[in-house]
Amino acid sequence: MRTWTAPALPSLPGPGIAPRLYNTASSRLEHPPIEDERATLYVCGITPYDATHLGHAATYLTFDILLRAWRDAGIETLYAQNITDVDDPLLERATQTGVDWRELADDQIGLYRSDMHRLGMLPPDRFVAVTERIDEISDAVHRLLARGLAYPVATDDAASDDLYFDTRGAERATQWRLGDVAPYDRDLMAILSAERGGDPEREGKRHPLDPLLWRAARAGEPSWPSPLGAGRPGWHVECAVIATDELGPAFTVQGGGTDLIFPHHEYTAAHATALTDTPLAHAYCHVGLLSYEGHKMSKSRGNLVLVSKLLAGGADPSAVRLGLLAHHYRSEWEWFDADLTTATRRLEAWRAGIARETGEPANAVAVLQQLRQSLANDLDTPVMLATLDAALDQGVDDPQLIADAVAALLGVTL
Ligand code: 5CA
Ligand code: ZN
Repeated sequence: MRTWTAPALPSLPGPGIAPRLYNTASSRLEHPPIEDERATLYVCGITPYDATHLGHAATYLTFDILLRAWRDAGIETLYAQNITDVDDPLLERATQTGVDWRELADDQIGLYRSDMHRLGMLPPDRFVAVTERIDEISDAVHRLLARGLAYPVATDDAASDDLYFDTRGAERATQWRLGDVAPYDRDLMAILSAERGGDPEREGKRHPLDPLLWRAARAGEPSWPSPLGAGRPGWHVECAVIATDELGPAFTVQGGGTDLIFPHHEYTAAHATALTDTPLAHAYCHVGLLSYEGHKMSKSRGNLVLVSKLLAGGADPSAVRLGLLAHHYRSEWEWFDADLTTATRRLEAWRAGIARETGEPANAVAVLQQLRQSLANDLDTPVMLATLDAALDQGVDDPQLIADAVAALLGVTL
């Protein structure tokens, strides 16, 4: 898929620092291993309807900041992102609104692309829609069947069977264990599976948490021919195949919002391990969910603040970034409309401060060092913002260096 034009990334003097990150799978702060100065990142992309809300933007901004930190540390990056352009909620929305599902997806991908570009996000190097990889995914499910890790479940409304992943079989045959990624107990897993696209109650499964790998064609639903029987892929296997095809196994970081920890990232890891005999990623990083009007901002509830609306209303993209970066990526927080006003004031104060001539300006090289240290500490952007508030209030001895640092590390234009 076409992406968008990359923002300018000024290079900064002196060495940046590779960040340590909180790994959900180990519940610890870690330095993900980086070999040959190359880091690989997969971030779960949008399901293209109701794009792009501020929760999406918060997640993609977090990984944009991670890429900036790596690049500043002299690390080469390879970044892949998928688009879930065929999925139940997307199809339901298309049916409700009487729009062809492909048209809905195309429009929303276009909107996402323009929102990401306007927000100054680094584009993925590989931007892959699920519908571009149906054969590869079908082939992967075939290999899971051949390995005895997939099994059929009979359907009464399709010509062939649905195929499911065998959780217990995978635990016996591979190094993956249920709970490797998600630090949750089984009861919580069952609840989350039911809430997030799984079907723990479906009859005929070997284990309630076994996820769908291949959904046999139903009347009125899109499907593709396959040796598995006509159908379409399950959600987790899509990301397992796209991630490992684009980045190779055992890439550096798998990212997304905390709503993806279970079942999505757990089972993406399970499938990838079963397909490659190697764990999916070294670290699993998750962004706390953004709320609005008292609830998680979500398409299903409809409590959305759309990036395109904010920008159409005159919001400065740098202010939108600052509004999001004022909270640590792992915190769960609520967006209030006043947050944009606060962020816009901060941006104005910084723009005024950078030009201020004072008797005792802050030392820009020291400010850059502080920014890098906070960034390396699990992407601590609120501390970076506080450092810049103080420095720009005081005035700085090298305005160009600070403008470059703010552009390169935070994507904010002064
Ligand atoms: N297509 C799947 C991933 S393969 C998906 O979850 N799509 S999505 O459109 O629902 O979400 C896109 C990304 O935004 C995901 O990483 C998701 O975890 C994140 N996200 C969704 N809602 C929020 C929110 N309220 N706050 C923060 N991140 C969110
Ligand atoms: Zn995904």
